[in-house]
Amino acid sequence: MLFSVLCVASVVVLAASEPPAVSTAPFPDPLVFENGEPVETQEDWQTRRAEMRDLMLRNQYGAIPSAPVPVRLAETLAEETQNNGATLFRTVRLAVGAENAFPVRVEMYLPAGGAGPYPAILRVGLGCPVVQEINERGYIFACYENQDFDFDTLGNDKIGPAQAMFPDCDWGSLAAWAWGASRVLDYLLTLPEVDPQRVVITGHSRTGKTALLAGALDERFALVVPNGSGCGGAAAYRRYGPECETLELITRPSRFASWFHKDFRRFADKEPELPFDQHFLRALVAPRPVLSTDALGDLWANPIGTAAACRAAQPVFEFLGVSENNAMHFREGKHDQLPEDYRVLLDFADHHFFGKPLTCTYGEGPGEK
Ligand code: GTR
Repeated sequence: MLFSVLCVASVVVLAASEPPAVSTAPFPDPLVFENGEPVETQEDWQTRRAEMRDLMLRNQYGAIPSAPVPVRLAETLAEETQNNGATLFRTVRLAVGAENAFPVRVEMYLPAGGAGPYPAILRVGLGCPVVQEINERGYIFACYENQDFDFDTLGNDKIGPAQAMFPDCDWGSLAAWAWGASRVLDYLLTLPEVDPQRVVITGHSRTGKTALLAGALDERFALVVPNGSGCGGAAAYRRYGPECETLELITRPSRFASWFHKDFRRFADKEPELPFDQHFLRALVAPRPVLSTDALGDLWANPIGTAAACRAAQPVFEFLGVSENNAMHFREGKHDQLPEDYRVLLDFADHHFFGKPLTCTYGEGPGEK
């Protein structure tokens, strides 16, 4: 079976192994400890959550440094009003680290004319098609250059600035970018314009994977919205839909092995042996709300697998008494983070932050129920 993948200007044809016979493998139970004991209390859940976090980092993403690192504003590069006065645009350069600090570019689009504090959407990676609308709805949009933390290389991995700062840490790019989201959040939380209780983390595709990881690990993110995140993000390894990216494909040395822990590829074609699946990552967000936004035609990102992982995480949200906080949304169309996806995000955020009514269904997805 062949998959064709459009890659920048050239077409890369990947020879995939036959679809692995994993489609009905049971999901590990997030409410049962590794020693077989059930999770019965809130306290048990906290312990189990730490166990799950450790399993995912140790096997898939690599360790994330726990030592605090100073983050300071090095320079304001630009500040101007945009969008007919709706937006105050500001670009800054942060310095991350004490000695040998490295620079990180952050772009912020603030509602102009008020003082805030405003809820904020932090996006992994630069760019957004609906900044004006976001500002007019009373939200800040901020984004950062994730490659300032680690380079995004296809095949030839290069040690990035964050990894150079922590040479003993065995993390891949996704973990470095997610750690970067937390460092940018450190800075955002120093700004009087930002409402510290209402920061959303989002991203698309590889940066959607990063957003889910960052939101799972850092509880200061109040709402977590991975878009089109697929393999290594919101999609389950045990439920491959047609033409989707698999663990074997994504961890090829010539592809994206460097996004992950260096030994993750040992699970290629052995998905049932994974001591976790991506529903664990989603469950780590609980009790906070998580919303995956995806496209039904984005087969490479495995919409069936994302819906399956969402359902498999649901018992944790039920257990914590927040059944509505585990949400998924699928639109028609292809792989992108469109204005429609941002509107779904904003409506969901308005609901959770300000009690506004939901505008669409957030619980339905493809595949077996
Ligand atoms: C693809 C990769 C996906 C996704 C995508 C992107 O080539 O296979 O996992 O991350 O890139 O980030 O655009």
